[in-house]
Amino acid sequence: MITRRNMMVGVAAGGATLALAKFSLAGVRVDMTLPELPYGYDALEPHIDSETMKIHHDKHHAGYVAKLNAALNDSAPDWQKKPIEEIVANYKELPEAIQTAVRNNGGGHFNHSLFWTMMAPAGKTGKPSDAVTKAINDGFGSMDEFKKQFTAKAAGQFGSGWGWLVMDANRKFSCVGTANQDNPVNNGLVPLLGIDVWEHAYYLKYQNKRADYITAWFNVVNWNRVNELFVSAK
Ligand code: MN3
Repeated sequence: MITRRNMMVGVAAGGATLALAKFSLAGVRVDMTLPELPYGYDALEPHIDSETMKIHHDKHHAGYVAKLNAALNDSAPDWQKKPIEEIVANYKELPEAIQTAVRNNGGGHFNHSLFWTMMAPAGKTGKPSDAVTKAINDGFGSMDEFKKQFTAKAAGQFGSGWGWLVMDANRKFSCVGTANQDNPVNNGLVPLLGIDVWEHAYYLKYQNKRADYITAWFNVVNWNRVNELFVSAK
């Protein structure tokens, strides 16, 4: 079982390829199957409810994996051997007929594989390392200001999408939003922390109150994982 892969992410700007950043998904299974949750469905209660976790993982994430495999099976079966982050970053090289399916479902598989590891039960969330704290202070001024900007991106994402803390090739932090199942790697950025703001991620418990979900979600942020991603992206 391959549990770790590295990749080079290039961002094209002005005709030149700039800002190469190596991104390692330490500890994330990157094959084409549904990864198990690293904790029980109820482990994130009361912030994220058990029923939401079960449907989200067993139905939504499983659906992305199945549809991604179906798309690649037909037109590009050799791509099923590639790590998911490589598929997501390079989907435009695929036959046009399956690009949208791979973008959406490959992105869904990638984002959710990350997402589960970016949350942890009480007592296992850790805290930002000194290096991550410094990068947050350099990027935003303070932890409170980071949370404010992250929340603004996540709450303000129109329709379905994600809010992210990302790092650029100069290791500078910022917050971005992505629509649908797009991921910051498509823009040469390393995702360090991401929140799913599709309604399926919160509607059962929070209904239309996305901001309340985001506030509660900060209680389950796995800072150990953020620290790990920060170190592994070199
Ligand atoms: Mn989701």
